[in-house]
Amino acid sequence: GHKSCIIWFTGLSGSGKSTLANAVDRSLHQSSVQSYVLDGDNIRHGLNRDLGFKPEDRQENIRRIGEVSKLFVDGGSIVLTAFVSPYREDRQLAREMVEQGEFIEIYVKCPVEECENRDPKGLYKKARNGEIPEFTGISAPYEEPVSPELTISSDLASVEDSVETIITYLKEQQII
Ligand code: GGZ
Repeated sequence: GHKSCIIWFTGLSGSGKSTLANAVDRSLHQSSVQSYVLDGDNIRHGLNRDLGFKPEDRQENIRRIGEVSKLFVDGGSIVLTAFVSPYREDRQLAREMVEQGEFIEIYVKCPVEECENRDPKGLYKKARNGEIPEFTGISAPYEEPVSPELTISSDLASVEDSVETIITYLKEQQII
């Protein structure tokens, strides 16, 4: 068995949140742990397609993701969320939706210069050109977590090693 919880990845666009969340998800599945990834693909294109990137829209985005995640926790899953979630206050509100110990915040730390070099979707280029207003890290703030459960420096550690770090933490906390 396992305990259900929210593994909340936060970090800049292109920092590797989705990649890591999906890799941890696969690893959990291999151990027969019930888990599910929430990310832009299944949330911003569906439930939250009425929301943009203004601060109040991001706040509502995170609030709904917190509520949906709580439902997954009630259903017995480990839910992995991969959203920029740039505001400390919004992440704190999501944390308070579940019990102590059920919210694991993972800061996927990567210098904005590195994210901009990667630029897999060409969004940083557009942001620099002024085609995307309020782009996190360029023209909108990212508030670093103060005391995340884990920090993964994605410019230094491989995806494999990072998955190992996270799985080890889950075992230490007796979640899996
Ligand atoms: C930041 C933006 C923006 C702006 C579009 N700012 O690399 P991506 O493409 O897939 O990740 C980013 C994603 C951010 O959506 P989130 O729901 O994670 O954001 S938040 O938690 O702040 O609500 C990026 C893309 O959407 N994107 N415009 N202005 N990222």
